[in-house]
Amino acid sequence: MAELEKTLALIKPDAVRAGKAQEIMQLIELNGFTIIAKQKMQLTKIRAEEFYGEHKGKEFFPKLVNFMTSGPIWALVLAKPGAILAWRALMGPTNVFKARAEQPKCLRALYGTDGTQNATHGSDSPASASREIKFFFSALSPAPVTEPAAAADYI
Ligand code: DGI
Repeated sequence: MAELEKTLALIKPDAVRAGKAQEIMQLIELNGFTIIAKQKMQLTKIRAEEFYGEHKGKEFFPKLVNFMTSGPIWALVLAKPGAILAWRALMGPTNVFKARAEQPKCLRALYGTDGTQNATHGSDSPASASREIKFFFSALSPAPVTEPAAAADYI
């Protein structure tokens, strides 16, 4: 049995705008994932550029940032044995047209819009899952233990 893993999933603005977020979360759970954290939010341009920093300079980067800031998203932490690969498989190919042609029941085929707007995101490795979970849910990292300041510190 694969190791229990966590991965970061996003429901992107096209799917949220289309009113499909709850349906996608139900499908996630039906496929055996536990949603251990979830948060609806609006990305700023700076945050979107940082999240997709590895694509900076590519021709599609401005379009991608524009899209990701065009409306609210849901950020989710999913847990399941082998969650990283399992979630990538459920999403299907990055390109929605390829997804529709090759895997018509995958999430990107069902809910994606076009070459840029593909409904969902998933971490692609344990290292990116760790980075991306921290990026959206820094509160899930253990808080530093601090001693209460002694009264004398204030005198
Ligand atoms: O991890 P993925 O989301 O499957 O793919 P990725 O990390 O290579 O790319 C991040 C996002 O950038 C992807 O979900 C959609 C967009 N993207 C990637 N390649 C292209 C692209 N958008 C356009 N328009 N053209 C591309 O070639």
